[in-house]
Amino acid sequence: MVKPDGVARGLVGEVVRRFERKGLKLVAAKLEKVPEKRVLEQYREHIGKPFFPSLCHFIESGPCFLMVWEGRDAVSVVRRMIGSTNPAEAAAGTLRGDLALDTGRNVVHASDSPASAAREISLHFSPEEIVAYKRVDEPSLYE
Ligand code: IDP
Ligand code: MG
Repeated sequence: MVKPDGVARGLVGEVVRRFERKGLKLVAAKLEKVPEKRVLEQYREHIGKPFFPSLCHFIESGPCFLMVWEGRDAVSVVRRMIGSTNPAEAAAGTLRGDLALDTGRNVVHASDSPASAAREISLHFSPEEIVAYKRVDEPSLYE
C-alpha cells in the first residue's frame, strides 16, 4: 500500500516501477480512501500502542494506493525493498531509505508474513478484484 503521504507526494509510479522492475506481478490495485473499520483491522496488532490513534487517523486522512503483488517469496522480497520502519535507519536503495525521513510518514505499508498478507488481501480486496495473467518475461525471470 502506498500510504496517503506517498500518494500526495506523487510517488505511486515510483513504488509500482520498483516492484515491476524486480519482476513481481501486479495482480490487483486500487486508489481508495480506506474506511476506518478496515484501517483498524489492518493495524490491529498495534492497538494500545501510543502511535496507534495518529497512525490510523493519518491512514484514513487521504487516498491510499492498495496493491497485490505476486512472485517468488513476494512478501520477504517486498519487505526488503521497502526497508526499515524508521526511514532514518532504512538502507539506501530501499523505498523508505530513498524517499522518506519520518516513521509516521514512511510512504509504504507491506504485509510482514504470508499469513498477514493473506489476511490483508482478503481484508481489502474481493476475489474478483484479483486478476490472473502472465507476464511475458516470466520465462526469463525464473530458472
Ligand atoms: P512496518 O510498517 O514497517 O510494518 P510496524 O511496526 O508494523 O512497521 O508499524 C506500522 C506503522 O506504524 C509504521 O509503518 C509507522 O507508520 C507507524 N509506526 C510504527 N512505530 C511508530 C512509532 O514509534 N512512532 C510513530 N509511528 C510509528
Ligand atoms: Mg507492520
